[in-house]
Amino acid sequence: MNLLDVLIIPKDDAVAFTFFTGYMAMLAAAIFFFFERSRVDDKWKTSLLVSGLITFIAAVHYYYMRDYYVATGENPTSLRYIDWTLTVPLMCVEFYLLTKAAGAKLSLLWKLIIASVWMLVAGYIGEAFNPEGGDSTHSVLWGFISTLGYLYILYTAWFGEVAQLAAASDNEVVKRGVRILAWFVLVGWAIYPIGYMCMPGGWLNTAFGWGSENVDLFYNIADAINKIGFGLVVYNIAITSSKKVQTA
Ligand SMILES: *C/C=C(C)/C=C/C=C(C)/C=C/C1=C(C)CCCC1(C)C
Repeated sequence: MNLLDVLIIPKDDAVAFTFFTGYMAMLAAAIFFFFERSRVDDKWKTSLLVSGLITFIAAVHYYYMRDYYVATGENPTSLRYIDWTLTVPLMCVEFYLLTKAAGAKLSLLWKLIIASVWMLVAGYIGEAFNPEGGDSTHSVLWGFISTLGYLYILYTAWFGEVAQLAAASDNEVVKRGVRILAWFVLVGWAIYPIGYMCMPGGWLNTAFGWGSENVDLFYNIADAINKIGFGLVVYNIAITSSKKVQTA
């Protein structure tokens, strides 16, 4: 392989393009959240720090993933799952911080973290050990196991503890914000299983011939929506309910 292959963006490669723009967008978002921290009330500073960490951790992984992808043309599965194993639990922390004022306990945070690690470990086994040759038994089984973790988080955000605590919150902005985040989990997170099913032997791979490069295309689009979008919702909650900003 030529060194230049690593440094140039192939003009006809949409996946490589999303790796490069994804990297830049995550980095810009992280800088934004870190700087805006100083504008919100103290009680919101941790939430914005976490938004910044999520996008910063993603930016670092995108930096390595785009090189890996451009150099090999393969899905950077391990880097992808290391990124998610750090950032998805941090998104659970966001839910916990938002509902803490309404009485959320640490046990809620642990339940969400365990469910997300369950979801991701099963997804990793499904992807990393997917057999060559198009037999989907392995990926369907582990995809199903993974989905149980996803459904648990979805249920908690819409009907379970997170939803109930947000409903009990006396802050209208938090109420509305948590509802929007629940929509992210329902719609934005549902993009990931679509990417997963583009793996060799996956349902979308066999039904529509969607190649495995689409795994990363869907993951990159979903990451941008979910990590930056999620962070902006949290940012909006923090800034609209900060006294500092209202009186300025
Ligand atoms: C920042 C990264 C995020 C929000 C990643 C979320 C990932 C998922 C919701 C992944 C879900 C999956 C399934 C529900 C089944 C198939 C395997 C996965 C891991 C792609």
